[in-house]
Amino acid sequence: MDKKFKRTTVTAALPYANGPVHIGHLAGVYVPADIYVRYLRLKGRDVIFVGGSDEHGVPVTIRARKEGITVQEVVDRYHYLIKDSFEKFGISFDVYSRTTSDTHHKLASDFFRKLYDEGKFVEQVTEQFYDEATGHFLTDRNIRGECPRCHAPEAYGDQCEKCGATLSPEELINPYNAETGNPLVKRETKHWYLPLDKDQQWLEQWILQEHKEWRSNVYGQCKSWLDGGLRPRAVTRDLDWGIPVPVEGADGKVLYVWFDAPIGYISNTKELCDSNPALGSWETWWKDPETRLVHFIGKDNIVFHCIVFPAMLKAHGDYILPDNVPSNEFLNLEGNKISTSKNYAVWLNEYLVELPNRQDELRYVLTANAPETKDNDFTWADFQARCNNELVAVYGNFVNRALQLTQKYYAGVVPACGALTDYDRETLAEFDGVKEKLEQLLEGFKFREAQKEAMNLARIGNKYIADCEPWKVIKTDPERVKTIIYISLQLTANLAIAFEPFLPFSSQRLREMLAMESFSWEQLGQTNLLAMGKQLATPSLLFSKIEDDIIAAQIQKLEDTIKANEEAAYKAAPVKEDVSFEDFEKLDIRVGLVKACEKIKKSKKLLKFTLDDGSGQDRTILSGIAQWYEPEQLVGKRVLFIANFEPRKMMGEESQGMILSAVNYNGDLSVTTTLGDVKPGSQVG
Ligand code: B3M
Ligand code: ZN
Repeated sequence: MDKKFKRTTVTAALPYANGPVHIGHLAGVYVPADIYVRYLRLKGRDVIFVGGSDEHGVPVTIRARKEGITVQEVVDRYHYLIKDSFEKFGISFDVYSRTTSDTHHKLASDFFRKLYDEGKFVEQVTEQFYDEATGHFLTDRNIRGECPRCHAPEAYGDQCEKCGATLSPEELINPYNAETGNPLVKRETKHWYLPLDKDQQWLEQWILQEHKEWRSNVYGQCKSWLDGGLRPRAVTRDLDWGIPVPVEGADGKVLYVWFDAPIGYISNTKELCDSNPALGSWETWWKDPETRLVHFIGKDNIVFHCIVFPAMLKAHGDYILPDNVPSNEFLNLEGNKISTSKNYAVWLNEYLVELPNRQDELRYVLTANAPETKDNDFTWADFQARCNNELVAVYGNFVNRALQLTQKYYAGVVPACGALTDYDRETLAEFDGVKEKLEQLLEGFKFREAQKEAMNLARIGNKYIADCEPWKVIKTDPERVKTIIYISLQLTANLAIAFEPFLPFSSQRLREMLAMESFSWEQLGQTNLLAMGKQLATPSLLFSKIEDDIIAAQIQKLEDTIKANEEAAYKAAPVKEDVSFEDFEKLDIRVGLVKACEKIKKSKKLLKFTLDDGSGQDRTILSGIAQWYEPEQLVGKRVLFIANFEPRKMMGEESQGMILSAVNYNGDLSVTTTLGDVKPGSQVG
């Protein structure tokens, strides 16, 4: 870290209190932020880790209406649930507060008022969509209508999910209120805008010239915003949930959630410092140029943290600006987008119940697959493989061997180190660079690589003990075994430190087993962390295998969700144009009895039916339903078929008609039949 900084304020995006948090949140923001903070603390740096729930904005109000409860009830429910999940995953916030707190309302309100008094806003009256029936102005996300590009009927006011077009509500054809379905009218309303166009120049200089070290995804997004030219942005909204605009004549208006939420970092710092005098004034953490400010966020928050919030801070005048904004890309789940509204996620509160005491396992896998440079995919199979092949088979196995052998041979007392062999020296030399390597990676926000390095140390240990085979050597050269175990134990002590930022729970257990009362980052790489003669505690396994049935159940759960969503989304196709009775009568639909049914060679789709159609002669019909039935299942069944369907040749066979099947919402076919035993050849009509 740069010498010019004395302390670090680390923030992690404030999750919306409109639902539980899931693995995407953890991987994208909270685990990396926590690794970083734990590392700084271990180094003895002055650091605070600030979090909290974002309890304003439209999403919480939508949730409230959906569930038929008040908005306050929604944010209460999810704030505590989220806070609890974070705690249980070891996300070590110094403060986790909420934007509905009094401290925050006052601070955000004062912030706005200062900018207002100093004429930093532009006032503008515009026409916005209004629902006369409910008496509400609508936000972009709450407006739906026909997409002007692809004509999908339910595009959002800001985007069409069908064709991906970015839209503004004005472009929608026949806009309506997404919740009530009411048609919308335009109405005039006054709002305050932050004139970002005036910030263009210094932002270009500050980001594009002075912060070339930011991650390329962050830098790139900023550059494209800046290249596109910044425009004024409204910082108020017509809503009844939020912080009232502290200006006369602004009834029914609140601060835009993206105006107040980042100020939440400051408010929460104030709450923290007010109750912890040792931390000094909250202002030191936000206004002293010797404080380094770092925001951990997801990629959809980049513009707000790199452009809008800095512009607000600059307009206010007293604040420092972020020194870095490490943002991750997105994590997908089994190849699909994680979605709160579709309930497609691994929810942390559920994981804690379904895979109890396995928080480090999830932290490990999410970091190993962290979407640092590109979107990444979480799969349960990979989760299992990494847990079993890396945590259990390498790290856990090594530690367990070293500790169990110490118990067995020396009653848990660290033995004396004897003369070193070349291999010992080589192994010890591997410790040397680890501290610097890890530091470089952690300070460059390369957590994935850093964790790999820590794991590499475990691999070295695992290989060392396997190569040295102390369980064999004990029979021939017991003195030598003391050295092997001594070195192995020093390695485990190093692992307990190296893994602390990543896997805090198992690291703590390991330190307990090693009876390490105090430890610090500076000790990393030392080969005498556990003194000869030290009594260790009784060891237990650090990690245990994850069995197949646990994984299968999780995969099934996701598949069930997809199925439920598909079913819920299914709408029967619109009814076709009317047909006359005469037209209907042209179709000769009959009942046929399946005498034989077989697969057709070279075709995955077709089944060949031999029907008794009542004519006394067999009728052959080919039908593309092989994917859904074993031929034997259909023999003896009565099916409906079109007897006068033009004969066609398929795969060298003539098909004399068509068997009728229903097409399920997901494309599955289901053959139609009669309820009673009707004679073959009977007509349907
Ligand atoms: N609540 C958006 C989100 O959860 C928002 C972040 C606020 S950070 C100040 O993605
Ligand atoms: Zn579209």
